[in-house]
Amino acid sequence: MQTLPTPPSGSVQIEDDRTGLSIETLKRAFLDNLFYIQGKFPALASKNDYYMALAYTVRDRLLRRWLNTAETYTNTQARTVCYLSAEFLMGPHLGNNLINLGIYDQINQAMTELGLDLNELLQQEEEPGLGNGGLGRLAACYLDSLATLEIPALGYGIRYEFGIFDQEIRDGWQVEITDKWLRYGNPWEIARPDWAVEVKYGGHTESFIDEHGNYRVRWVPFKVVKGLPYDTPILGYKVNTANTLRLWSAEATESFDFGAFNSGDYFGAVHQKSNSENISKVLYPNDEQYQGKVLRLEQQMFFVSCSLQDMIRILQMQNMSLEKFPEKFSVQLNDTHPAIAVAELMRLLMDEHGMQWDNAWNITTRTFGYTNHTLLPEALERWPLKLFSELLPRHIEIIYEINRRFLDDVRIKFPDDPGRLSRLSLIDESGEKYVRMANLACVGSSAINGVAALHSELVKQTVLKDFYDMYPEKFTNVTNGVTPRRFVVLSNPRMTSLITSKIGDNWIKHLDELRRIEQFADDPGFRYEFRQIKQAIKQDLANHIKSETDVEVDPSSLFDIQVKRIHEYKRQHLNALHIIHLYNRIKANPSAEITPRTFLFGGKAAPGYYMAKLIIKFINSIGEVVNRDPDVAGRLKVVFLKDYNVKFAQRVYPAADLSEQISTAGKEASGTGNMKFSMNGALTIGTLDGANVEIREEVGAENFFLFGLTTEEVAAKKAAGYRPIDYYESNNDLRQVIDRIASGFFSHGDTGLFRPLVDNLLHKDEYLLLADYQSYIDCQEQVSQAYRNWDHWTRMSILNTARMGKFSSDRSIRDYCQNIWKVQPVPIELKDYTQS
Ligand code: Z57
Repeated sequence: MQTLPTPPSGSVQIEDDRTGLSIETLKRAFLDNLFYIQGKFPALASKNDYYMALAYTVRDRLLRRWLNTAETYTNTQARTVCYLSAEFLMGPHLGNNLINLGIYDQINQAMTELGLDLNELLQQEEEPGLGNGGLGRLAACYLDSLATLEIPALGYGIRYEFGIFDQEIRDGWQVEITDKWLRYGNPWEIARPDWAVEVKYGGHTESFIDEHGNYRVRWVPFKVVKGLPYDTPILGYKVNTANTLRLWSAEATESFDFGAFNSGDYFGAVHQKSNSENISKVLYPNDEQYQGKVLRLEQQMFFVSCSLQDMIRILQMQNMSLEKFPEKFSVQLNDTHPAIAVAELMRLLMDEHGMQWDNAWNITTRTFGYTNHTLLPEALERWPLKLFSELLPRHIEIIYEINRRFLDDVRIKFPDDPGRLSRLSLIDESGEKYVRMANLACVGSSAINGVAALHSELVKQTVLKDFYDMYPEKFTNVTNGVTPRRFVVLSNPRMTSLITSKIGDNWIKHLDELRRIEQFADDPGFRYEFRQIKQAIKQDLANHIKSETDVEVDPSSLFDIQVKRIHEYKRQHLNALHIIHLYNRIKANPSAEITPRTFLFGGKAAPGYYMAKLIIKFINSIGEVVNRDPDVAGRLKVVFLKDYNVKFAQRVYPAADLSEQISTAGKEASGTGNMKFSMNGALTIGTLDGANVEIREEVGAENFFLFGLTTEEVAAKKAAGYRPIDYYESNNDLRQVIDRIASGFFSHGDTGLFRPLVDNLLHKDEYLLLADYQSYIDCQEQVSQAYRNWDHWTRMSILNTARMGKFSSDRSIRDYCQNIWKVQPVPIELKDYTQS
């Protein structure tokens, strides 16, 4: 695709309908798409037909930018970031593309003139939920910022047929429903069958001497699977750059089908076909809980191999030598899920392209960067050696050789230190043998980063300490960020207009400029408007809650919100203990002065995570009692909203007064929801964990509700032999809370239902809820007092929004570009194909 052909003359009208932005053109284009793509006339069209017609109308307006971008990158051989991630939690595309194209208002008017409601059409989109939580959503924010900053970039991942399950709540328990997101078609993607590649699995290797006398290896696989790329355009905000998200879908290879068909094994051939297609069938729904399943390793190998082969194809198409690989591409490993890329690039360079080890290793290590996202031991990927070797017989040989050479280097730097050697080894040989993916990622990368300042320090002191001793120069921090386009402009149009009316709209691309609204924090008029907006959004959410759950919540109560994956370390149950504490206070003294609060929860539990599912049931059970107790008289409401996803997140963040960020210190690598809340003017109650530390630094300690033990104090307490029961015994209030649960009060008298939870807290309490309990309760009391002075609360709220500039993902991406990727912007000039 060096030059695009000149369009035939007479196509001007058609091009105009596909690019034009006037209201009349948009309306005509919309009706045209409804007719020619959906095959419907208005009387028969469903809401979904209208959504699809609008989506195609918008996609048409992206295509010129997308093709111009690809053409420019090709012609300039631009240095490109490749972001390898097993998850991309994109959320709905339509609204975001309207914002980034700058045509939200025009489309809104065009739809209104056609008698349609844009908001309803936006709600119609089935979001691509190809991720679990923070890690997948971070990848999506980074794609937005890369495009906005005009950085050449490709996102590479898997086109799961089923994304994260839909969550229903039945009798207070989570029920998982398959996410058939492709059911009605996906207007945002284009299949690229001509760029399909093959991926090998199993079998054995053979060595031979080639015609130059070099030792070479041939891999004879047991099966071969075809990877088909599907491309989605990722448009930057008010720029012409449209980068690509390239997701791979697995298919059977024809050659294999033919072999089986020819031998008369019809059933076997079809079976083989469906087997291959299983690889991209479903996203593993565990967040921070590693599961050593072969299919998961097959998935990782699948998208990594497809993506690296694709990079080599791009390089060769641009007539660049393989030696130039690390200059053309900077490849980021989003956690260890794609870490097999280190061995796979070695294999491709040596076995498929005839390169020698030293050269291939030099290229490989200059190519990769590795981002660590967690310190939790249960999240660290280790593949049983046997399973790994059977699936990837060539890669295990390469890993052994990397390891042999690496351990020689270690011996030179640290002589006579066998403990260090066994800790650094790519193979865990302490019992059953494992391949350690984090070790492979560290050895094979030139940069290693954590995702918040505290986390990056802890990475160096704990999980990757030995690697830090070995290669201190590789380690850096890049604090996470989130895109203000989706999480402020799109989610919170009212606050966006207010801010823009005061300081213009430059802040949307330069979030530091939000500081300019600080000067209005003491302006009574501005405060009033800021507060009115929050109130209106809370009313909207209250209406939504009423329609979803039939619970009535008071929009003037304090909206206290915790939305995130359910995990014991995130301590949703500490939040629940506080609710019970307030409830007990009211029961003991029905006229007690309690600041009215609405507690909102949302989040999915991994289907196999028993304790997380019990926490969901626990919250719902508390709600059942509290919401209908007349003594409470509407002062407390507890709502668990089902199926928390990106679409719902966009509704929730702007409606929050209080953001719950209450993980045990040292456990949450960064958190990103914390940033989205604060940008939308919520105050945070939080521990000194992850990015909370930096958020507090930015917004000011006086505008942040801090509680709990520090990371060091947590470690010290554990080292001293933590006994949660001591807290229970010495704290009357805490004891009453726990006893209420144990008595069956929230479980219709059943004392068994929550016993696992209670027993765990009293006798194990790995996440120190009881140690932090009193500090949390006291801090919540300060929150309640503060909320009574709405003028001061609103001031704090404005200052939170004003000081969140640092947490734009644009800043994160600039950090990556400067310190790790060494890549520069390549602005895209819009060519008008209609002027021929
Ligand atoms: C995931 O969502 C995160 C880390 C993981 O290792 C896996 Br697996 C999934 C999260 C962290 O828990 C958050 O603290 C962090 O903000 C997010 O990744 C993005 O870095």
